[in-house]
Amino acid sequence: MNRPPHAAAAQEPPRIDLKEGWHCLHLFYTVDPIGLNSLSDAERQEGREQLVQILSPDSEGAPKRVQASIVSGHKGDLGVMAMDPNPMTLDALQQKIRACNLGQALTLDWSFVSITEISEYVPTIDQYAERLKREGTGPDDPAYQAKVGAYEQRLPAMNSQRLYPDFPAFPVTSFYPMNKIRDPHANWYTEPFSSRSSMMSEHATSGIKFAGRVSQLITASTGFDDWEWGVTLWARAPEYIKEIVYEMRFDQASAKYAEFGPFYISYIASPEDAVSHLLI
Ligand code: 76R
Repeated sequence: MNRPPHAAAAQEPPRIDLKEGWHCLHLFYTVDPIGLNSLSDAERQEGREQLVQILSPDSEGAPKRVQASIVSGHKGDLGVMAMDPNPMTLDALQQKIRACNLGQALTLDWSFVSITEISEYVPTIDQYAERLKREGTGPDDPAYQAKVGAYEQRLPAMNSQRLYPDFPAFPVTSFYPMNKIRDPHANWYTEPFSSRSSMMSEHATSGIKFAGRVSQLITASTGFDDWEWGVTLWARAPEYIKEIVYEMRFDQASAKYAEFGPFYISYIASPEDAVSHLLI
């Protein structure tokens, strides 16, 4: 049969990079025992090797970041989080999982599509200086220059971590989507910027207490998925996830305006360990 004229062009995936930042994809699979049992031993063995290869950050064509995890509870068995400048690289990962020998044994039950961003509430250097003044540290105070200077030094690295994050070497990860509500009694989007900004400043102050125990990545999904943000938390120990989510619920920005989707708790594993743990 003659190939359609567009076939050659279709081989080269289009590049749809963002102006800045990365695309992000969370995938949650459950193991389908019927699909698994219909594979021969040889097919299954080959499928395991294929899946390990697909999930490996070092394999050819791998996204800039890819991480596997073992999901607790009925909502999933295997979690995959991946990030890349090109959304087609992320979709290719999803299609490779589907197309490998184990694809028929893995049901994609839930996914979340988002992009990295620098929140509009991250203070600029001027806004940071203004805040110091409001809080009583004026330009005459030696602490003022030191604090502004230190902020100026750390802001580029902080912004780069928000846009092009490194995954921390923590063993536990929690993922959930969230919105800021638009109810008549509490509408985040009708609050003036100054009030949203001061609530987000309270939020940041309460979050920073978890530095070293929890690392957070907020990815934006307005227009990309059914929720406004994806929250990815990584923690040194499982109880820190509970503590941070509980404590931050008392922030005005959460207590009054946030609503949450399903929570997925999972444990980071190498592709080999994930595959062997899942008994696939
Ligand atoms: O990026 C920054 O660190 C600057 C300060 C900051 C912003 C702008 C910050 C800090 N967050 C910001 C924005 Mn956050 N965050 C959440 C959740 O469970 C909940 O209550 C909500 C889920 C957690 C756990 C969390 C943790 N944050 C946001 C936004 C975007 C809002 C917008 O644009 O309208 C959301 C949806 C959101 C949600 N946040 C922190 C944390 C932690 C731990 C910090 C301190 C991190 C640090 O600075 O080291």
